[in-house]
Amino acid sequence: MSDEGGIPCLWMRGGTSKAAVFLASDLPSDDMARDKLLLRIMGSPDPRQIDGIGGGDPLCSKVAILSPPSRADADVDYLFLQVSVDQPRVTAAQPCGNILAAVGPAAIERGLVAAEDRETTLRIHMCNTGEIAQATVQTPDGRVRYDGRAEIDGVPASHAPVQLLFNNIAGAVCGAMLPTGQPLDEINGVACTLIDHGMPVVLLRAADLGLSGQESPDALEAMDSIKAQIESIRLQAGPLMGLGDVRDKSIPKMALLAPPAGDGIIATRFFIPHRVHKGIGVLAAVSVAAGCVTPGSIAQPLAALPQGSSFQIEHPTGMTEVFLEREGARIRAAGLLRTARKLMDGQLFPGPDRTG
Ligand code: NQM
Repeated sequence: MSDEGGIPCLWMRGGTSKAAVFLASDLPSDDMARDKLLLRIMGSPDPRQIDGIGGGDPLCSKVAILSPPSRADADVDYLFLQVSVDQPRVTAAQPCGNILAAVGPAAIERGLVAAEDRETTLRIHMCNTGEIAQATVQTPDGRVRYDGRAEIDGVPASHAPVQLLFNNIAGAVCGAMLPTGQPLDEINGVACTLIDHGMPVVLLRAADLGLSGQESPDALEAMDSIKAQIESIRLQAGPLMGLGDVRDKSIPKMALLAPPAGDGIIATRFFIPHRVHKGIGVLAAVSVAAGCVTPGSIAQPLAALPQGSSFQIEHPTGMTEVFLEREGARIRAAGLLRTARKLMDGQLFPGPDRTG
């Protein structure tokens, strides 16, 4: 395949992130060649990604690759790739629930899935973890509708809702919800809960690091010694969670937790893992909610647990609501509301290869 004439791409917002969405058939089939091309497209490595379409932030340096379903119980395959901003690195090790919200609309736009009248529910095979997620997209008159009245914190104005549903995703990446077999571990003398309910996350008490948990992302990113402590814990947590050497991986994510400051159930600040999230990831929020209902975890005593199924997770730009459907101690399903929007449909012209 040649990129001289440009590469067909949808540039989409999914939740509070942005991604370049491609059909697999428009990219090289060899993973290494594909990743090199994606670095050129995003403009990485460069903190500003000035010669590419990336936004100089991991939340705007994401890729979704769609293809016809490889499983009978799915309507479309979705492979997520995180393109590092300032390193020549592309990883498929993590899933992404925010970009998942853009997959349904994009699959319909590209003719991979036929729209139904009113709304369309798609079964999306998340190739990174092998899980199936369900997304419901507004499709009045058989076309994707982007405008609407749903609001999510971190995105100005309102848009059409995209409902996401995850069934039985405990241990999606690590194989078990508590990969060390216990709800509490200690690394570098700091108590932590290593958990995977869709996203591998290390839960830490902000207070144990001398923080309030209300610091802004910019303030946290300026704290070199905190960042070094968190990275040291992360590098040790990776092998304990069965993730191997995580030096070059974007998982596990590191969550600083504190009692809620507002109407939510818990306050969060997320290192993802080297920049601080301006909000919270979708699957990361589900993993935090799961931590809050896990007896013996560091999250539970900090949480103001709700009576019902709605878990409002506080983050730097507001709250994300996670619905948990529980059966005894087991979480059967998790649901979230997102919105998504098509920002651009066109041809991409990658810059020169600078990685050698
Ligand atoms: O946790 C950022 C995001 C994400 C991931 C990150 C996400 C999720 O907000 O499902 O959505 O943690 O890298 O896009």
